Amino acid sequence: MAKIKKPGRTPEATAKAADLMKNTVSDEGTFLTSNQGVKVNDDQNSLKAGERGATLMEDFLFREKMTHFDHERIPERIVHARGAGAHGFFQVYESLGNITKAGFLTDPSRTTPVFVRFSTVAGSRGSTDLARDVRGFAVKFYTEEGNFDLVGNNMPVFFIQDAIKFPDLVHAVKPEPHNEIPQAASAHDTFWDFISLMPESTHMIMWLMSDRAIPRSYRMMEGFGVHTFRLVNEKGQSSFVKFHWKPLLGVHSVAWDEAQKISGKDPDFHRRDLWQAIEAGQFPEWELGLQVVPEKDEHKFEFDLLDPTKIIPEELVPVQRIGKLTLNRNPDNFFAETEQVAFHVGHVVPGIDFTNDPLMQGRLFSYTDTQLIRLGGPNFHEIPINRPVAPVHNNQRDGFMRQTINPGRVSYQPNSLGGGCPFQAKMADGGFSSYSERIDAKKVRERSRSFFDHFSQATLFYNSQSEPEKAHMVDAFSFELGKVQTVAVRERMLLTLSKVQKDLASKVAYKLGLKVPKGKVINEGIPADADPRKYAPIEAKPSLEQSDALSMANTIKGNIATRMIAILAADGVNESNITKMQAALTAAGAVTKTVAPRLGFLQGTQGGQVEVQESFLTAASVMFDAVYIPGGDNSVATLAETPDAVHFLNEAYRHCKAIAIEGDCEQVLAKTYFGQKLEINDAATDGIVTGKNSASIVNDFIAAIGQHRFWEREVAHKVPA
Ligand code: HDE
Repeated sequence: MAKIKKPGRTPEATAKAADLMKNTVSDEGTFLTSNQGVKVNDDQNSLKAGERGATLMEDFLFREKMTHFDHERIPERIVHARGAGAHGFFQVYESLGNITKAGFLTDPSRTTPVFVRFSTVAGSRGSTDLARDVRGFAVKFYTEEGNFDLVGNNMPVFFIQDAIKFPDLVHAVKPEPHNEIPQAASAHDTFWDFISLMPESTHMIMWLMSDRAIPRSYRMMEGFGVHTFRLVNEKGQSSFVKFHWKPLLGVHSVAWDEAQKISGKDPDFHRRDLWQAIEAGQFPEWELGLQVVPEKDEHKFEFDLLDPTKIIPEELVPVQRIGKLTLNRNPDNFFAETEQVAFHVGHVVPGIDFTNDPLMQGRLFSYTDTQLIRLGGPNFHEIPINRPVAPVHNNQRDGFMRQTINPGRVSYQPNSLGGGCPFQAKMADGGFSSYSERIDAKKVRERSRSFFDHFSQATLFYNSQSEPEKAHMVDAFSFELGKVQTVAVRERMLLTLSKVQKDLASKVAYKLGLKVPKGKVINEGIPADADPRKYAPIEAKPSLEQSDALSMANTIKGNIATRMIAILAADGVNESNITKMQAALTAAGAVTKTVAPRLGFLQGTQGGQVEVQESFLTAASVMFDAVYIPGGDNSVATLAETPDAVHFLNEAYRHCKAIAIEGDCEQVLAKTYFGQKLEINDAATDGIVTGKNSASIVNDFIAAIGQHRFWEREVAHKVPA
């Protein structure tokens, strides 16, 4: 049988295909039509029996429009419903051909198109971005060999060890079913009831109660594939791998009080931030990092590589940065792209394969299953955002909403009537072949004892945090458990915390007005006939005292690109102060906005005018990273007499942000809580920049913003705001 020549794919062809994939329709210069292409003459009035009469059923235009509208909504994702997406590309630095045959990881000349969707987990589609929650970090690589989805989170571990518990976890964290309260929050009884009975979740709740759960921006989050995956090279040799995304802007968070306020002032904070940065051409970037473990080292660690509640500490296996992801284009249409994108852990390409991590194994079933109901049938891969750039040829046919028109009568294999097409691909031609892992096992519903050290990495995480981060965790646990009404649940959690770190448990107990109970942690996540000893947690000591990579205090600092800076001003402001500060901040990539008692223009001291972008009604300090008050006696005096301006400053101070005040600032500082306590001379170290020397103010302010936050301030001067 003659084989037909298989076409090759150039990078240009890939880029073109990625573009075609979009199906974008421009309405520019067109007439309004029905879905059947009929031009519409009147889109204002329905067809009636007389001017004041009833609408007629005959009105096909009305009925078509209304029917389509009535069916506009599709089911939201059961988890990760709230999200924001962006297009971009990925490029590997050097070939990784020694460990994988995946084309996008071996050809440094290729740019692989990607679509990324960030999300929260628990809230509904319309919920706030700033909930305390895990963030989804899902990346679809449209590679020349097919789509690869890296469906990760911003935390490297998970709550449970076996996928069969996922529906229970999600039911526990979602709003309680009798009254659907609370929205997008884990601070309620059912969540902590479940967690307190499942000690395997202990490591994950350390991450969830840390500042990682309230990121400053999607652009400032790490991402993790969580499970141990496999890489397979041309020779068929496999290595284990953990995937990491490292943001080039560093990893940063907001304060919890700030997060709660942002949820009211701008619930779209993260979505807007991502959109605006891309629109401004300040493209978010991450490096892809790999921790590679040769197959022979599988059992070298004191934890099990298949256990998704464990990390491989970076001190044991360093993260190699092997390529870069850049997001450079916002979606054209939220629904068509961000809502309809369908990720799946099972979308892999030759060179990447699975392991037996029992959580990953369950996910391999769940994602396609959920898309069938969410996107209404088996043809969701034909939706433009889901289409691979690699050509698709198979014998799958029909189903709801089929788009492809397959000519001919052959839809089976093997066949002779279709010339044998489409052919199976040999491995040498890029055919996917599963890694032939040796298995010699009994069929059991069990868990390996190597999964039962639930506390040592939780302890490692807590001990690796800076003092302010630890204090935030104490507050987070106290907040969440304080919202729990059932005292027995609070007590069980205190017992669990005492196995992580006694100091943490006793500080939380103090805030809850309880004593830390003694005894063994209960594990109710065990089978009915199980020997409880087999399921008992192992209380081990961490092999490392601490890991620098776990604390955000050690992240990259100094870059102020995309940071939002508020310039507070009123009439009588020194406009040359503003011009100079704005120029320096903008040159460093930051974004400034003038905030004043009212919109319009302010009168400057030198006769100029300053445009106002926000008023104290439309803006709040929680929407900014830093605050600057330019000189000008009248402006400063007005701000000192404007309670909203004073509150703005107090709040920025409380949330540990950089503040610069130029000129005769005492007047406005004297009105703030912190100004009354502050030793101005020592203040520069605390992120407060004052004085009359313009050049040094600008430089000191930029350096202070680059520090992100001055968390120590919370201990030194806690102020109301
Ligand atoms: Fe998911 N998860 N998940 N998950 N997950 C979904 O798929 C599921 C898990 C993650 O932006 C769902 O299309 C099971 C870990 C992200 O569209 C669903 C288990 C990690 C997204 C599903 C897990 C994730 C999802 C809901 C336990 C990090 C959003 C809608 C075995 C590695 C993707 C959907 C997007 C979404 C199932 C655990 C990441 C129901 C059964 C661990 C980022 O299929």
